[in-house]
Amino acid sequence: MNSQKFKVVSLLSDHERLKRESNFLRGTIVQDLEDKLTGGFNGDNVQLIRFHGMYQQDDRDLRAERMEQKLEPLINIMLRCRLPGGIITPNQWVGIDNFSKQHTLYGSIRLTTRQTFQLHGILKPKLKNIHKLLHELGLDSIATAGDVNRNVLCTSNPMESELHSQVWLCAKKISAHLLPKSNAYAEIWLDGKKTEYTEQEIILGSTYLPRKFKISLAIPPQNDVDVHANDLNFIAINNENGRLIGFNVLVGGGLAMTYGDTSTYPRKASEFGYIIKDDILKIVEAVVTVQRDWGDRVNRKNAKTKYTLDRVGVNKFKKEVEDRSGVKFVPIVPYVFSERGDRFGWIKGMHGLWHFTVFIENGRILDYPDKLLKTGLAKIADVHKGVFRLTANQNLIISDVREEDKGIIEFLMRKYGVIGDNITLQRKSSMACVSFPTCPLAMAEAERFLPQFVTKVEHIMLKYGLANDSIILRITGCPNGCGRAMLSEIGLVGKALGRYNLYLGGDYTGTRIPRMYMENITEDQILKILDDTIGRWSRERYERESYGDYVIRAKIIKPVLNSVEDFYVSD
Ligand code: SRM
Ligand code: SF4
Repeated sequence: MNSQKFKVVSLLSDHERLKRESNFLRGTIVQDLEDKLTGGFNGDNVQLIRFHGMYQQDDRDLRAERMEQKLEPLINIMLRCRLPGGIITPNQWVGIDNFSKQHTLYGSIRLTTRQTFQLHGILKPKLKNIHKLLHELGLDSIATAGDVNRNVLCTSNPMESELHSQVWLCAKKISAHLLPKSNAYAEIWLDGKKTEYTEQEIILGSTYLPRKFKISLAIPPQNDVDVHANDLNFIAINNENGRLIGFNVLVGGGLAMTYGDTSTYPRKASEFGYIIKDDILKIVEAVVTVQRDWGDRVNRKNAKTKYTLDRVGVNKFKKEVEDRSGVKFVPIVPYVFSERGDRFGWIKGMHGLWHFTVFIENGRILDYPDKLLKTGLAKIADVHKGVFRLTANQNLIISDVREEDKGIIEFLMRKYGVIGDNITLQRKSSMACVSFPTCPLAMAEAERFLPQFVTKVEHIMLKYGLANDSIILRITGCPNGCGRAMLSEIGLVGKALGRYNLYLGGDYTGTRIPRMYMENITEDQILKILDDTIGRWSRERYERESYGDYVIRAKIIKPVLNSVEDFYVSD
């Protein structure tokens, strides 16, 4: 009996041990902060700091050079803020901007695909400073990484602001409800009072979740948050007066896969049914705890909700959620997604307020030789009386601008080159993950490759008279899929330096997973395929038919209907 018990325990992944032994996420982080011999953290702490919103990294461009000089890699920390629904005040922006300028190796702010920002290149001695600053600004980085619920996404659509503010409040509530209750963050980073083993993680459990967990709230017709990339999704349904009445619930989306392991695959979320808005937290808690209890804690590759659903069956999972929440799903209320990206430029919303969406290529906010993007945004923050909204497409909305303040905002945007007039629709529909030099998992370039690659795709579009069209194009540096290529019409997934797998056949609105068209090919090979297929699309497409739908109809690629069954079936 005992030996059997021992066997079961030892099968669990090492992450389970380290969470269990972490004393509610404390580990020995405090001691490591005092360790001046290394710029990094040791042992389990490298994983544990993730639960506090940080990743240990080094600059991969400098690795070889430093090795030659017999130096430790230039270890530094990337911090990811928690920002449910992506809303940040000008005062908060100014604080973050100053810190990034003064205390990070790269001096940039990076907007992410999950509506928040990352600061790359913080050295260990400055870590407490950033956490204290975030705290003073009313922000934190708790649970933006690790086996917990991550930053909660919410459609960043200022047009329907009445509905938006109701849905955004739900996003905020969910984020707060699912935070770890451990006092470790305050204790370690804010010199908070120590607690003696009194904590209880009632929802997350003492070993937290089996794997990361992601939630989105979408307001149709916008699918800007890419619901099918998330474990749990709420699609807002409103009444005829535009008031929020409830949500359709979708469970089990996720995009990552591992090369050579067909037990991993990108998967769309399954529709569970409709609930009234007051039941949202009950459903959140039930889905999270079912995944907590049923998720695979042995094999981390199969630990996400999408695999739990496919292992136990959608109906069984759904029934358990109903039993635990006491809420019965009713049939899905019809909804349509017809939009995906952000609405650039000025838009007038409710209460006479204006919103300007700024295109930020790759989400990287930095001063460039031809435009002082970072300085310009800081100057705008100095005078802006509304808020900023970060979008899930790595862009930024200067939001809630009064009519009389439009002039100064526009003046500053023009002065510092924050507005670009000649940005094509194609560029605005293209996105890449961070990848090199900071991401330790990168196999190919993404963020640094995208701008010039898009220029070449723009030439193809122009050649075929498609300047007013666009294709959802996404690049990710490895199959983890942070740039959400697995929900694009053209997806490049990094295989090795200069080589990508090309995926085609996703749809414009992000409801179909693309399929691999060709493996391990170079930029030239990809451009040849795109020239051919985009040319055919321009000649043969039905009115308003998207590229993704065309390549399916023209039988250039077979659609992925059910990932678990046919994602790896070759065409
Ligand atoms: Fe991601 C790991 C960056 C959104 C799937 N992701 C990483 C790490 C932390 C690498 C690491 O583990 O050391 C990357 C840090 C790079 C760097 O230097 O900044 C990284 N992920 C990002 C960001 C910054 C990409 C971006 O360009 O914006 C996004 C930050 C989101 C945030 O603010 O919370 C980001 N990551 C995503 C998404 C898209 C989404 O959530 O909408 C996905 C695919 C959706 C999904 O989860 O299925 C995604 N990231 C992953 C995975 C694969 C997880 C899995 O299911 O296996 C990893 C690797 C892992 O967790 O083991 C990963
Ligand atoms: Fe890094 Fe891969 Fe994510 Fe890109 S997709 S940021 S390369 S983990």
